[in-house]
Amino acid sequence: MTTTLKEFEPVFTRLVVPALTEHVSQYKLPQNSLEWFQKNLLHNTVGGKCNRGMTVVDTYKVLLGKDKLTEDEYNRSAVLGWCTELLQAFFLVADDIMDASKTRRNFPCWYVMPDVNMIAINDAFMLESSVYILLKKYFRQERYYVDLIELFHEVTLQTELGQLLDLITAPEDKVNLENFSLEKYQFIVIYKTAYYSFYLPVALALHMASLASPENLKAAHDVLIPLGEYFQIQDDYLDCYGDPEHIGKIGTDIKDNKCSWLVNKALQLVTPEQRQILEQNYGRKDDECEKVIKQLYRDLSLEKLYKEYEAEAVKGIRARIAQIDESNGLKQDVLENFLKKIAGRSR
Ligand code: GPP
Ligand code: MG
Ligand code: MG
Ligand code: MG
Repeated sequence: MTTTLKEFEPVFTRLVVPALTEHVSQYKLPQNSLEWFQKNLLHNTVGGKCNRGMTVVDTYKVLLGKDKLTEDEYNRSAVLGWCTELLQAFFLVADDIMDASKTRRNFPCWYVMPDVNMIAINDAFMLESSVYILLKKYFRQERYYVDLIELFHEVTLQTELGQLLDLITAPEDKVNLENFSLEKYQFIVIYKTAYYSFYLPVALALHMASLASPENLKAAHDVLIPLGEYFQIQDDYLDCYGDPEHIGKIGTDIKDNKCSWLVNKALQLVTPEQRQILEQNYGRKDDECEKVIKQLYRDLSLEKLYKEYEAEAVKGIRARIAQIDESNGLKQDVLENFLKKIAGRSR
């Protein structure tokens, strides 16, 4: 049995918020700053699917080969899961400002909330700092404490590199379709998404289970990075074709001039006339232009192309998982479970 939100979410209230509150309280700042921090934590960290966080717990359990974790094992792996959710909260608060998004998890983005605005930038930094407060409180005594810190630092840098390339490939007011390529696309998505969303949770569980040998980390990496690439292609597809109510956010990729999977595929298929349409309407902050692009995507049957890609991607990842050598303690099930969580997702 995999863990559920019903089990995982209470750990946030029981172990995460009190630890962070206690740590910050030592500085005896005025009460309103503490209350602001708590509101920031609540609005931005809770309310998502928690796939990344719960994967730390599920992976740890499979690696230990147990049917049930002890209370202590559950709590500690769940705290590490919440660290990944806090890192993600840090990224999302900042990403929504950079992408000029309006909604996230069916709520207004944090920077759009009354009185927040650019304080959200500082709030994002505080979400990042929270990761290290929790690591210190709950893991300082472990042999692998430094490994955890180094892992969070490296994955943060990798995500920032991906975000950098995502942003400079999508300049505002300077649409140049020559800038896009599937090669660049792959680099963007692996760095901005795959490392923190896929490699990180599994690598954390490997460290906790004392199975983080270079061989196991590499074997996991070589499946998780393609899995993360597939996940971000789903995200790009849903940005255009998902129901905003259902996915909890309103797509911005066309207006934001993003080097998305869809536009790259369109570029491979367009006639010279259609390319003109793309040139004239992509990346414009205009509802009509966005509609023209969506119609072009329909004319090119991109939805069908995506479904074909998806079926092939799942097959390819399954084949890679089947090749994993289980004799060093890494289990195929760890990766299969993660694949199952996201295959064919609609949100
Ligand atoms: C997802 O891109 C990538 C991130 C959330 C990483 C952000 C990294 C930073 C260093 C801030 P996206 O913009 O497609 O995500 P969404 O569709 O959820 O806005
Ligand atoms: Mg975004
Ligand atoms: Mg973005
Ligand atoms: Mg997106």
